[in-house]
Amino acid sequence: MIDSDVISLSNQTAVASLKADYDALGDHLSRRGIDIETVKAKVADFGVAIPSWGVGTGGTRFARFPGEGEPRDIFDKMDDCGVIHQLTCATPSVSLHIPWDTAPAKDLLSKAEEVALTFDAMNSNTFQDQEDQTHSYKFGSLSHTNAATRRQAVEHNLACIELGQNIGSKALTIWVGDGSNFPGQTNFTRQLERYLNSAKEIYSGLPADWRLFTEHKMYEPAFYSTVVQDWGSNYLIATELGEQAYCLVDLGHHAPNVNIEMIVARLIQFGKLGGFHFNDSKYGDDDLDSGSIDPYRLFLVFNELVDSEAVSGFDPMHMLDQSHNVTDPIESLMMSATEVLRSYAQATLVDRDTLSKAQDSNDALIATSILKAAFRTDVEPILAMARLEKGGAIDPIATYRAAGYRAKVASERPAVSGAGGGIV
Ligand SMILES: [Mn+2]
Repeated sequence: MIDSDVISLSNQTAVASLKADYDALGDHLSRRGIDIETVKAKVADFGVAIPSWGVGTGGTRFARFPGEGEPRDIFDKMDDCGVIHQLTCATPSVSLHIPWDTAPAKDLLSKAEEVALTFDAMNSNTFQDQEDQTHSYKFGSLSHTNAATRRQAVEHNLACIELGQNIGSKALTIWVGDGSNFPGQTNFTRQLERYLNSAKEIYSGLPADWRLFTEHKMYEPAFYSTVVQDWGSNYLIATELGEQAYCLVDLGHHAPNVNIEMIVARLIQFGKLGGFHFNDSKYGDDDLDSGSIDPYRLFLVFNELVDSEAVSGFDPMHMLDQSHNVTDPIESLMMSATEVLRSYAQATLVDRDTLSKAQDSNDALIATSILKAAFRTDVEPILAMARLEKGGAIDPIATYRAAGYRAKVASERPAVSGAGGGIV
């Protein structure tokens, strides 16, 4: 973790400017009928989970270039996640990926207590083969043509639930690589039937206070068809499974230019939006940092979420899901968590009464101007003040660099080989 003196020293140099900026923004928002303290309280309550795999350096199909001081195991990963939360105060939980993060529950719990984190959704992995596994997932897992392979994949998901129950998790996220690479390779209907039957077996093992999330993705690793291709298939699956099943929306898992915010609205309207995997995309499932390419789209997604905050029982889970190839993963994740909170804060500024009137009177120009007015507002002083008051850093990146954390862990964690490549 970062020495609290480093955080205090870093904050000391920035606090006077922050207070001046915060007061000026407070005056500005007050003229728009918005109470800055209310917005700050909402921001302070908002959290986004860090995926354990996000703190390692990612890669592409071509290569992986490891960074210095990469985490060796789940305990190193949780140390890194703890630093991200310590400085941003925005990432209170970590999402485990099994079997990558398999460890005794008591050890996971004691580490979580040490670094002040809780456990978010459990993620199963039936998209690659493990050393000790009997049946290969080369041709699919939950939808495989071989019943014994499907059984093995179901059992793995049930084991994820069991470990999750022992560490306080309340959700299982299933993403499969199942699909096909050639027209005619699979029968679409029979493949989805097999998937549904397997998913029903997992669903029947779900504790009463748990949720099951299924995540759609239009391509990769299967390049002709995927069994959970789009939000429509995902909605059908969640509906077939039952009321504890919800759809997870990963922002990168759609065709270019798809209106993701409308998909979000549809899933909310019919009670099936379970949560998000945040990242950004230029061309496909690029796994770029949240808000780095199209911050307005992220804002528009949050506009739908804030618009539905009053819907009873609506409680989506939020997680970052990115791959960091050229940056320090800790820095990217801190920046991305901040971008997610920024979009949320901006979305709370939308004048919803006036927007509603503009929509009802078909005043397209005023309606879109209202969204732009919220998006244009620089809410950084609100985010920074919320961090400061929770004991975090006014400037998380500068504080992290001043602390020398990466160099310190690099001396303790041996360098890993870049050979092998591929996304991790
Ligand atoms: Mn994802």
